[in-house]
Amino acid sequence: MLSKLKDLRQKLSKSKAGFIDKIAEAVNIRKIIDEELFDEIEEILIKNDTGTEMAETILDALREEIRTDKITDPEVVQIYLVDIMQNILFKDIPDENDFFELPEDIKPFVIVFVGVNGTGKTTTIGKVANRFAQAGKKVLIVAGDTFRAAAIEQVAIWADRAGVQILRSEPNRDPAAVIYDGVVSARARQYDVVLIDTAGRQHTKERLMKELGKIDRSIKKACPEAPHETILVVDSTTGQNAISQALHFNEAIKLTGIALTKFDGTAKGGIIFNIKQNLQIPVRLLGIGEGIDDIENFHTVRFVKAFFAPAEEIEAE
Ligand SMILES: Nc1nc2c(ncn2[C@@H]2O[C@H](COP(=O)(O)OP(=O)(O)OP(=O)(O)O)[C@@H](O)[C@H]2O)c(=O)[nH]1
Ligand SMILES: [Mg+2]
Repeated sequence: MLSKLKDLRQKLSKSKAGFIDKIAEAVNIRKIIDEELFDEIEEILIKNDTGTEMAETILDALREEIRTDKITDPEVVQIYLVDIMQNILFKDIPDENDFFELPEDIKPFVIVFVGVNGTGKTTTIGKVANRFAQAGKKVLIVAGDTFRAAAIEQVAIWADRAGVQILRSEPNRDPAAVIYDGVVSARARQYDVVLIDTAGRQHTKERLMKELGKIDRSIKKACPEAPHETILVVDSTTGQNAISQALHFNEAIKLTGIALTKFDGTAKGGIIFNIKQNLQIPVRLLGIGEGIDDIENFHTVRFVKAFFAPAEEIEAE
């Protein structure tokens, strides 16, 4: 189930305004193509969290193509730039399978959500549970964030909203033990999918990172092939720090994908390019609001279209 392209465009509008529209402005006020224009574009890219390395890659390609094609009209620069950026996003994309389509032969399909504090793990689990429940799947949420009683309550509210089962424990029980119980019980009761919530943890805290290894082992003890997906939930407004979070978490527990949350609230869509350049981990989910339906299966073609396509094209959809 995908929202209409127009709706997605709407949700991305803040990010688009701070990024693509800024470039259009910079280009439109200029009569000639000069170094100042290139510098300004580079600055916009960096401000948008593409990372300096990615901004340089983009600018080098832009200069080269403008020179080769002998372009003199600044307005054409934007067309070239968008083309270069699209190509970067399209580079080496694997076959993007829909996050919400579960393989028939794996049951239960175990998904763990990890990330630093407050990135949107619990909210994302609520939204994902709802999607699976709507598709008729039998879903179990495991409240693996046992540090705070409030965290257990919060995820229980989401389970309720989504109309799915939850395995909750007394606060302060060992999360690895609770999660083990959850997976064992999901196997015994033939659940289709298990969504595991974990406590937020700073990627620089070694002890907490080690705990992820323990969680991973306890899942494997209950189901040797699991977890089938390990999703790092990243707040898209955190900028460059997202990369270091991903690298640290990936060392502690092998990540299979990223959920990029709060994309509706960021004016810095460049983080997508930064991730593409610096990580071999695909973005799988896009959080675009606080509501239960505000989640998208990340699909590059759709994203690029919603982000870059001219208004007429979006209207025509
Ligand atoms: N605008 C917006 N807000 C979001 C999105 N996802 C989560 N939030 C908000 O972010 C805040 C934190 O969300 P949680 O789901 O509690 O985050 P968490 O990672 O579980 O937090 P901890 O368990 O404390 O580490 C809440 O206010 C959510 O409503 C999103 O895609 N868009
Ligand atoms: Mg939480």
